[in-house]
Amino acid sequence: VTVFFTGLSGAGKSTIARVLLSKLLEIGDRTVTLLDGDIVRKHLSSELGFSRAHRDLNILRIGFVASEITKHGGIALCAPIAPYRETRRKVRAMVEAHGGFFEVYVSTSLATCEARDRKGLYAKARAGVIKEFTGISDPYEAPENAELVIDTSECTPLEAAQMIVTRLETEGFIR
Ligand code: ADX
Repeated sequence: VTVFFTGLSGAGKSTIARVLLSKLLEIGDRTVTLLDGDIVRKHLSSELGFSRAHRDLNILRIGFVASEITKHGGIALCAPIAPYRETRRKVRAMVEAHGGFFEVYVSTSLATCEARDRKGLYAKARAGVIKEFTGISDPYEAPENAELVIDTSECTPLEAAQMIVTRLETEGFIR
């Protein structure tokens, strides 16, 4: 199965994904691979920028790796922004050819993400230092049919990860 997080920068995708990773490793009957946005951009997509074409290429690479992991019986956790609906749909189709696709929309509002500004990027985007910044000067198309919607201003990362584990269990993706 692939768990695919999407949401704004600073929404909490990576934090939830890391907690989920350790929970799934505790359950322990499958390999679990985390494809975090920043990590993928460092190692797999280092030549790419943030144009629509480059973001799409980045997401399709993540989707391909996730589909291979899913095909071989592992669990892939993906945590990019993935701002475009059509591209997420393509990834879903790639993965569903081999197993389950569980989309988690981390819906934490722009106001909250910007107020947190953990990496200081929103301030730079507002100042125009960073161009094409998601939510400020670049689009984010919210999912309409995500398997789960989580707002991190309403729950802790641990609670969020537990919600996902429970759903993966009831839907038969993990024991
Ligand atoms: S995606 O759009 O291609 O899915 P991805 O998740 O890989 O984005 O990378 C997003 C991360 O890159 C952000 O969390 C942030 O740290 C950094 N970043 C740098 N420039 C931008 C930008 N213009 N828009 C969004 N994120 C950016």
